[in-house]
Amino acid sequence: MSSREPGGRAFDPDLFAHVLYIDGQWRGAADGGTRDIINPADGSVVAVIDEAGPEDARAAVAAARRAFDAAAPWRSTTAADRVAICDRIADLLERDRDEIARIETLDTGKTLRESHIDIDDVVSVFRYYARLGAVSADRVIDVNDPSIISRVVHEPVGVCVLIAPWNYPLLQIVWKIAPALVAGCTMVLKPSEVTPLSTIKLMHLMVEAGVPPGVANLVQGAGSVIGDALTDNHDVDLISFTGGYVTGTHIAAVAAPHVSKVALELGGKNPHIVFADANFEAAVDAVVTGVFLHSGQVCSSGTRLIVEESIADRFVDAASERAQRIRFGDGMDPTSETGPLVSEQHRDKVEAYVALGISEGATLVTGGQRPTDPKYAAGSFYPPTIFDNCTRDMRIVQEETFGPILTVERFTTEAQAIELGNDTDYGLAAAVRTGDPGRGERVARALRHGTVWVNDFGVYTAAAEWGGFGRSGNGRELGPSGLAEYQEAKHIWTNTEPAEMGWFTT
Ligand code: TXE
Repeated sequence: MSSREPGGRAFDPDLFAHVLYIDGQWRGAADGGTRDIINPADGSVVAVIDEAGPEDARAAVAAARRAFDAAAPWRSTTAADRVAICDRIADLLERDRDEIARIETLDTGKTLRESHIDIDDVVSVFRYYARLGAVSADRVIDVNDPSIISRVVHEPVGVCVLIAPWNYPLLQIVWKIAPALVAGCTMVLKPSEVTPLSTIKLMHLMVEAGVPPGVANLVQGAGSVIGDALTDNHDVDLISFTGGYVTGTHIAAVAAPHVSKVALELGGKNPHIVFADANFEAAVDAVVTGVFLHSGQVCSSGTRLIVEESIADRFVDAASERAQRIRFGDGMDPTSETGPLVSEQHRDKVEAYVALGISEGATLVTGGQRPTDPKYAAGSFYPPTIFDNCTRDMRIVQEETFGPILTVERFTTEAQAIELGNDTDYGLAAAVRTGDPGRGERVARALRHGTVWVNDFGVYTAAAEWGGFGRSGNGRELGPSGLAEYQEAKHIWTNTEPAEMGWFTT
């Protein structure tokens, strides 16, 4: 087991004694299954945890169903009660911030600095939905008849299955949990089997904050084993999924016969457009940060540089020089600027994309080979890699590599830049850098992506919607729309002076 703090433990090992939380009980898997959780920085075992099978997954959904349908159900608690719980969860996250950051870093490989930022972000998401949930969005409609009261009220959707990926384990699941709780839904949480630890810790905090038995349930396990038990399930009203396209479309297909609502966030292939009139140094810095942060394992990573021809050579040289200076290493080491890839399996996938880029004729400018320094030998590290002279038809330009790979395309006119930026099946995020505010606005409006940054990159706020156009998904997280996903609108029409309707003769 890892115990990575000098003279102390990285986290309380009792946290992971039993890690399925179903109907208010911590328990092991029905079939006794377990899984080793690996630290990608050195291959060590961080924890050995219970691994659910389909029987456990179905039990978790059934518990959430009972908690939603019960005589004194969660959905009839007041908004004030639910909001207070969200605020308490945020307080507890702040209390245990350092322990959670260590857990997240050991599990994902990301740097401690990034893990701390993730926790601050999820605190702000709980606080935002606590504020939003305290204000009713119900409406009274004027139907021009004093005997009629017409109202639209908002009610919880019901039982939600919330499935998260491994790149931002805590952050992605909280984007779903906070609005679902505020709306009055019950839920089953399913973190990635690769990075489940911070969600287990969060579940402990939710219990401590007063989330009642059955309202939130947690199952760990491989998607291929328990996924269908969670999603091809008539007791489920909504599935919110963040992950890959193949898995997302499979979930949409198995959920369809149940007419469960399905919200998908499926990643992106995000253009970063740089005009010659942009602040050069700031643009180089943003492009390098935008693609190599968290070693490119970010759905909104700016992996596709689209740069004006007149500055392209100088820009690629400067970006390459910066990329080579990035210090990658163990996320627990404060001098590391970025960590390893999440697993050996994922490094194999990234490596295969580098080989593909070379075979497609792109010019490898920097990176492109596993590090040879022995200090990296036990971890799944991969260096920042840049390909120049890419064309829009290359698979390396069109497919999500989810690694530290930047491709470079060039343009000469604004129209061409927009055309290239929109030439993708995805549409999650894009950025434009220019010294001309009018052009910034024009290009931002023309790009078919869910978020567009003008002279900035990667920032978001809990109050603004996040989600994709095209194959990046449907639905929206964060902002008021992120709460609306978990609500049904109901129209209640009350006649205060009932009388015969007078349609048929009496
Ligand atoms: O994701 P999966 P993977 C992209 C990225 C990556 C690719 C595949 O390009 O290389 O997806 O990654 C659960 N029913 N993104 O294979 O399989 C799984 O257990 C129900 C983009 O790791 O989509 C995990 O909890 N659930 C992305 C979650 O789905 C199933 C972030 C995501 O895993 C399931 C991560 C099933 N049948 C990867 N099969 C983003 N949008 O940010 C798996 N799961």
